[in-house]
Amino acid sequence: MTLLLHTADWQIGRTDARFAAEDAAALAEARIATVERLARRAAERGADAVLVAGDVFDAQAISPRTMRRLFNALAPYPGPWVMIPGNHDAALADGVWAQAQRQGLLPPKLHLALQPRVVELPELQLAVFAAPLTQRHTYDDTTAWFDAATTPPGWLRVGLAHGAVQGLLPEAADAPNPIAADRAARARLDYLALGDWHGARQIDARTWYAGTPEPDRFKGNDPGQMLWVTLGAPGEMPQVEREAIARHRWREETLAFAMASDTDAAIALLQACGADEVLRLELSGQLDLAAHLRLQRALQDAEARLRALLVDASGLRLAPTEEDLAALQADGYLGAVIAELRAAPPERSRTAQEALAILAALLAEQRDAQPDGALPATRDKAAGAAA
Ligand SMILES: [Mn+2]
Repeated sequence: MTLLLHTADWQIGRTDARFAAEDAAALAEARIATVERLARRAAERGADAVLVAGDVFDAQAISPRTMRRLFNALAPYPGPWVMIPGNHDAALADGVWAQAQRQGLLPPKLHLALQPRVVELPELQLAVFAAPLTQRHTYDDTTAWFDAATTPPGWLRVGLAHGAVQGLLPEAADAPNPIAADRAARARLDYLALGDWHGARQIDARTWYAGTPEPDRFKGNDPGQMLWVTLGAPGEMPQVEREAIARHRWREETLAFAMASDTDAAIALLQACGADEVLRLELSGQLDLAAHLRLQRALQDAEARLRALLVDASGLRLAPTEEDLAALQADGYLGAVIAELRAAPPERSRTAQEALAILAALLAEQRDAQPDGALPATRDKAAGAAA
């Protein structure tokens, strides 16, 4: 039995501009921590080798410190590691891998294929056909040579490549870096370990995408996994198991507000989120003042608790009710402004409504900040009357 750990698309050094700087930094750091956890799992369970199917780094420009941190994270598992560059970290002449090599950062038992070649692991009687990307995009199938590659009798034949399996992934219709869907059969491979697709995905009995071990998109395509591949004698079917390894869970929700129970449901959803969640919300519909305030508080609370929260509220409208406005007890100048906004002519009504909503929300916030729940102006008056 040979036990391989298959992973890919670590995307180290990725910083996501959609997030606040501190969240983006924490998410980037988590990618390295997840690799370290993966290395520890490989050691614990006794992997015979770890295959990394490309996009180890997210870009060609990675700081030497980040490179060092990544290679340090591999330490719990001494090797052998077998790695290829993908499209993000293609083996360019002065790319990230050339720099890592020049600086002497590569661990001793790392087999890095910067050119297409067979990585032989004689102690395992295992040949890994490594098909690195040497440029970001190619329109040739980098795995075509696997078919004719020879191996000593009795050895296992395993492919390692990064790209888009043709004809199976609709998103990959015209994608570069094509890989023939029947490569494993044509090349008599025992297993074909792929990278590029960020979710764990089976292509056929011998061909899998491992997906990224730490999610980096809101797509619900089963990211955050690594694959354990058990191989018997050459030609036997592999056994493949997923193991969840991610720290963060990424979710995307669309919430439409029409009635009071929608606000309750939204608040319940936010309260159920934990510290390792990355949540994107798209809000639409209409809220009265009280519901709007409750939602704002729940969002602020969630923002502090979650790893990251992205909110698109452009489709959400605040519509104060008669009671909302009456409860503000705004008199004097403010009362006159509110009356004027409410009586705005049709051509200005949308702007007037927005102004009214903003004013009402400010007044309500101010009111709620007072210990007795009254507006400051009202309280002063009351104090004056009592004096
Ligand atoms: Mn990738």
